[in-house]
Amino acid sequence: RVYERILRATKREFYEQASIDPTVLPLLEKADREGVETAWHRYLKQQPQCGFGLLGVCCRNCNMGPCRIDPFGYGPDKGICGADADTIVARNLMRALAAGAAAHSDHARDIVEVFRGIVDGWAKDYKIADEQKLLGIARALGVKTDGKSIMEVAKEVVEIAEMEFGKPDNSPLRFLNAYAPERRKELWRKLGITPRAIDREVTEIMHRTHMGVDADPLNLIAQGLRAALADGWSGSMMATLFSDVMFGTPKPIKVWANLGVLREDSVNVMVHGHNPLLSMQIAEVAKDPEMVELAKSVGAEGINVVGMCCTGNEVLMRLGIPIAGNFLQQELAIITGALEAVIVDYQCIMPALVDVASCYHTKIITTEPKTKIPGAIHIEFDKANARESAKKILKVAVENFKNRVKERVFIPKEKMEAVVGFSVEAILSALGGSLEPLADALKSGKIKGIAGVVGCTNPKVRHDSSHVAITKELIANDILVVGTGCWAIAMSKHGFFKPEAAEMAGPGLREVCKALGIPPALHMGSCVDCSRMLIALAALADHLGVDISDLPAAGSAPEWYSEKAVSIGSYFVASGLLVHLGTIPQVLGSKRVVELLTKDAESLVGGKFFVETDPVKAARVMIEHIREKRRKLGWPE
Ligand code: CUV
Ligand code: SF4
Repeated sequence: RVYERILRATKREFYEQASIDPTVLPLLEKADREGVETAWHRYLKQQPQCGFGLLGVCCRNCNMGPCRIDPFGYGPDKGICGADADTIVARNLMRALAAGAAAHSDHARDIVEVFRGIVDGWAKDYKIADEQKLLGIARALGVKTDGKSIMEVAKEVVEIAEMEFGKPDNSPLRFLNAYAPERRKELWRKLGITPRAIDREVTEIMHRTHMGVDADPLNLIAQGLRAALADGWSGSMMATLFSDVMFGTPKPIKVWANLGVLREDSVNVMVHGHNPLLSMQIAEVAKDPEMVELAKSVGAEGINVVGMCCTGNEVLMRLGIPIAGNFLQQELAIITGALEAVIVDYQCIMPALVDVASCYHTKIITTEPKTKIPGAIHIEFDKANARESAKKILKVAVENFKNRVKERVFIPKEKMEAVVGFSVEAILSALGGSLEPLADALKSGKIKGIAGVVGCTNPKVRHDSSHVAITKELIANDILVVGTGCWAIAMSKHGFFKPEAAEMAGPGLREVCKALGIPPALHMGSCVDCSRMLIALAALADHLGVDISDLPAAGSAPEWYSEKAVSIGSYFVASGLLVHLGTIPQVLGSKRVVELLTKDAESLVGGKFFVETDPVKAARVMIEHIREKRRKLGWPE
């Protein structure tokens, strides 16, 4: 039906349906006039998408195949090896989860490597910016700090961090052990899903999904949860913790969001990807007098660094660098004709950027050995000479300013003010230093519950619409919403992060927000910063003397697309949360897998998934879930 509607639509109707963000329509029309394609165009060309793939029943795990199962029961019900739909769907989903956990954790590895560089002295352009944070981590890990210099503490901590990836014994991951609540750890131990080493859990999924190893959907999913826990409570968590140590723990800061942050008079440079190691340096060197001088010499007023996706969130929260948009706007930023360069690290970078850029003067610069795109300029970022290396990369952008074609520039005027940067520390300080006020507000029912909303945008959903609708519904029902990633960028753009947004909240939440001067939805950071939510949930559960699964809380990924979101959703489920998915995962070909994820999981780990493409209905399910948790705690509904 959706397909028919799309076919019948005129181009303009299709473009209007693409997004609720006012910057999108004019730029899609500009793309059209200039013969440029975007993800929306390519999404249309992919229709109808492969039914076997959508259901998850296509297997390419060996060269007897590919095999596919007939979902209607007329054709084959087994692959050549005998794997049935349940096995194939579970294996496929676990491989997606493994890729997501690997992505987050490999990002952490790069952060930890540079942290090691600080200890060993080669990472001279990085420093320990937040000593308190480091001391806190050391204490949590049981590292003695008394009488030691900060570098001595750092050395011991980094040794533990490095071992998280591949420690050879069967003991629990050290960061998970340090930060997860006792009851959770006990439960995971009983279920046999305590993660031992990050790389090992990911590798074990690759092993188990090889032909002829694990065929049991439950056993496969259990290993998936284990790898997801390794990601959430160690990989992603280390990425967050050490980024805070090196770049500072985010505090509330006023920023601007949406494509209107691009400037006609300046060199516009977009940092895109996920890791802050390079983007922080780019943002810093853009202020260097030498670079500003260079920009002036080519006729620009200065250098305007803007962010995209999560590396954008990293520099947004820490430096107030404006954010140009979320995932589906990456091509649009180039189509403005005003972008001198896109400097990328990794993850969520569409290879299409190179094709789009070829129609404009924009240069796409890849910087990581593990991320190369044919047609892009590759300048490897040297972390041992970070500042000089960042300058070299930035110079390419500045020198490109003269190639901008003024007549082809269209910068949408829309930009929105937002207050971002709500790390756990910042939330605690807004609460006056303790969890007590939040716990009281929850108990009394002023705040009914907490929802974590995260994740991407996806052309299968009208861009930003589900993010906005679900958040509106939740806050109107006195549920405090916290979140990360492209959800957080959507909220920044649509005005939910202005303190005045408290007006959209229900009476109880509104009162609390006004008293504290905070918005009813809080930007907690990038995707790896979902680990901040784990820490907050653990602290709240401990404070109340309950398990995480008892809390009036729920999670949602309304417009997710990425394999990383599979891992995030899974570690929240394994940590005891109800998690909503707003785009349909490729699992419907197996009734058994669907049951495991949406029913059986709850009796095992206290959390489960539910799938609902209608955001308002989804919010209602989350609200009902929160009500029930309140009932069980004996709190007023
Ligand atoms: Ni990971 S949230 S598209 S950039 S993973 Fe990328 Fe953050 Fe989704 Fe957005
Ligand atoms: Fe086919 Fe089995 Fe090989 Fe998959 S693993 S491609 S189902 S034979």
